[in-house]
Amino acid sequence: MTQPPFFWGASLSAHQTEGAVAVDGKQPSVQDTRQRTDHTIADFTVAVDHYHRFKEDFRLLAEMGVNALRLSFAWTRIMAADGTINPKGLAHYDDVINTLLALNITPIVTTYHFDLPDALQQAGGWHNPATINAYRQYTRVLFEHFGDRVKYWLTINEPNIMLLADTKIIGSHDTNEGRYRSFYNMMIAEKYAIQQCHALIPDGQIGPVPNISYVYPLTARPEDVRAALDFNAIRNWAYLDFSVKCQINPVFKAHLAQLGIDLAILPEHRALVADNRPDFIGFNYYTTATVSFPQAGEARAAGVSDQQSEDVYEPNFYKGVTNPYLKKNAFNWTVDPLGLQTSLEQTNDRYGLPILVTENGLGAYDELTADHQVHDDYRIDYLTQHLAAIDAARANGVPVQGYLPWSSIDLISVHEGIRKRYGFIFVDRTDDDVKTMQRYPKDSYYWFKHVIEERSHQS
Ligand code: BGP
Repeated sequence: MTQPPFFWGASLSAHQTEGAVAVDGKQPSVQDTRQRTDHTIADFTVAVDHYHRFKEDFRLLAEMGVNALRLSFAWTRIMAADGTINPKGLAHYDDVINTLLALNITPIVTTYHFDLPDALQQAGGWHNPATINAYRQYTRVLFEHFGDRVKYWLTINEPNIMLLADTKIIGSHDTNEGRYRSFYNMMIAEKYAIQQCHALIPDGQIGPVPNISYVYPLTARPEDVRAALDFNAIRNWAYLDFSVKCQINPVFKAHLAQLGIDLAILPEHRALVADNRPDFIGFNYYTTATVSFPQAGEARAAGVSDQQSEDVYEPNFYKGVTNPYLKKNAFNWTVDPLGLQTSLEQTNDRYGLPILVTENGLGAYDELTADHQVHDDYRIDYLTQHLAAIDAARANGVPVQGYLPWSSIDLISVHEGIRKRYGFIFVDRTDDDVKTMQRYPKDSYYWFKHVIEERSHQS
């Protein structure tokens, strides 16, 4: 297979941008039915109206200089829960893909980004093996229909975050047993997607897309080091071990055994798991985590919200703590560029596959000035430092093949509405008011344009 160019891109997902939630035959997803108790969104049915404005958005991104865009398809536009295909959904994404290709932007498509069809969730969601079959059917349609034009595919966005933060993302309160049943079913579904992609798109490539946050021990106390090993296995490696090494991570398996859960690859899935490996790893990175070993009776960290890395706790195993050496952003997420280099190098040591950095970015309160500018120097600092970390990892031999920051345009944050902005392009709306929806490039847009211009001839 020929080596692709380095992808200088950006990233987005369907449910956070498109809106048009009941247009052209789209069915409800769990994002449409989810109760948002911690933030209100004026008319989530509109999001940032990307469904209707994608051509304008892509033109701006082309002018920024990207040669790739990571986007997701909404499962609920393409297929109803009973398997009926919606031609209007396919036609919409035909237009999306053809527009990107005409602009010389390579589409990198996530098959499913947090927006499970609600009808499947009502029938048990990922607990129910029927969801594996539904996903298999859906992805087959994608590969058959778009495979002539889309050569880069990502399977399931961040299954690890879906399971660790399930009340926020899929709206269910799960038990450990249920959580790890869902883990298994998602991992099997992913294997079918890899198998079908390779069978139907001979020159296609497909990879998993977990969120990787390397886990540090708070101290050199051996129990703290064990706690970090444990949480690294549960949070990061269990997923990639299944995808790439085709095994259940042994530390993870032992951890589950202590919780009374016996997780094993079923005999009927052994060949599927072993024979279908990804071509690359999609790698989403925002932060690192730090843990200590909780003493008997010690409670979880107080005063943290469930989006912070401190919000992890398993009695007798690990407890999330604040890293005293690192700063936090305005939304209390720990900022750690060196942690990106470490996470990349650890991932490369373990798996040795090409890596695309498919998400990385800074959520911030941006302000539009009276003359329609956004001076987001804090975002430029963040991205500059993280790009330097990628360069350092590459210099140390990690085959990073693309940088696609989150996010291309402002979109609705999964946890915190649009007040938390990530985009290179400002969208004129607030949580309370959909306003004009006009697009305005931020200072970071011009910064990234310059970076791409300077560097695209090098790599
Ligand atoms: C990742 C998701 C994205 C995006 C990002 C930022 O986990 O893949 O969809 O939302 O995190 O998270 P948030 O929106 O909560 O700030």
